[in-house]
Amino acid sequence: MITKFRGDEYIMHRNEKNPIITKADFPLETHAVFNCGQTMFEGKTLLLIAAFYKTPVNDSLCGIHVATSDDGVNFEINPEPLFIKDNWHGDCPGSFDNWVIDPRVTKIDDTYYIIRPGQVRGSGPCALLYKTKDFKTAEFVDCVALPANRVPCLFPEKINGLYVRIDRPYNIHCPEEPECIPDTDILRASMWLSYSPDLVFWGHHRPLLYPESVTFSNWKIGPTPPIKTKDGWLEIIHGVWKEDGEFCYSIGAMLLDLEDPSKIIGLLDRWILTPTEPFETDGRVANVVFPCGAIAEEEKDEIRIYYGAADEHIGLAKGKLSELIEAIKNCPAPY
Ligand code: BMA
Repeated sequence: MITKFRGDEYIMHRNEKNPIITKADFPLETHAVFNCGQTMFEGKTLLLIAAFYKTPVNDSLCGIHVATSDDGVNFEINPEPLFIKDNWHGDCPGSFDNWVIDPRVTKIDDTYYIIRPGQVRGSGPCALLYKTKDFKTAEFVDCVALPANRVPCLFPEKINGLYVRIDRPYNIHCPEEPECIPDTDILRASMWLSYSPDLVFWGHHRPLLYPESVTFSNWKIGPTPPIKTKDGWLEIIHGVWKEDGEFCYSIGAMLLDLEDPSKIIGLLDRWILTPTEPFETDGRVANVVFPCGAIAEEEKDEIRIYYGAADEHIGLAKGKLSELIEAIKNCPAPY
């Protein structure tokens, strides 16, 4: 078990009721609970929770369910999934798996856009974009990224006339290791920015951040939907440390320029949350705290992260937004 990052809490503090959601809270017999998309909707905290469960007709199925809460701690989970495997690929040949997890949600104007992975067997996941205004139904917009790319996260508004996204394609070799040839065992995964006039057609792709850019990641790094603050785009990230065949997933943060998000204003050189509690260190996949988003409220000076823990639970960590932003500003970007 990788323990090198353990230490006292830093900026983000766990809720005393953690884990606030577990497998047992699901309305179906569930054997895994993953990371959730998160947003405010009609004054409530809304989570999009992915779970693997058994049904009378399907031995193993995954779906994404809406859960809502008035107090941000006690959630009611809708037993009807908002997403299950669908036939977005039509009649095209190939094998498309059931991999309905890790949703990222961004509100743009009055519409909520959700991106989730669609697994293409043999090639890794591609990214599927949906939209909703009520979280009762979601309309498929398009497949917006080729495999292997499962995590595009949309900025909440256009910048200089274009939609922007931040994502993490896989099998990209790192410039620091030019001899590293991508293969199935080398998931050199970095973060990129892309731009689009309409959310469907994307281009002007540029790399932004590499796994080694932060101390707690040497394997993969990945994004969440950026949050607008007066100091810049707040970007909560995950980083994965790999050692002797084991992994440790931690959470970090950076700040991007409001006008030009390819400029990193600051990048925290350490984690803000790393697995320390038993529900984070033990489980279906051990040593995981993983974010698919965050909810920040400037007027309350608060940031909340609902994070997946060990692929069995959801935990809540809360911090002061101003403290997080000041800490990031004190860590200039490494390049
Ligand atoms: C990542 C995501 C997370 C998961 C983690 C560990 O790639 O799929 O949902 O928590 O792996 O399994």
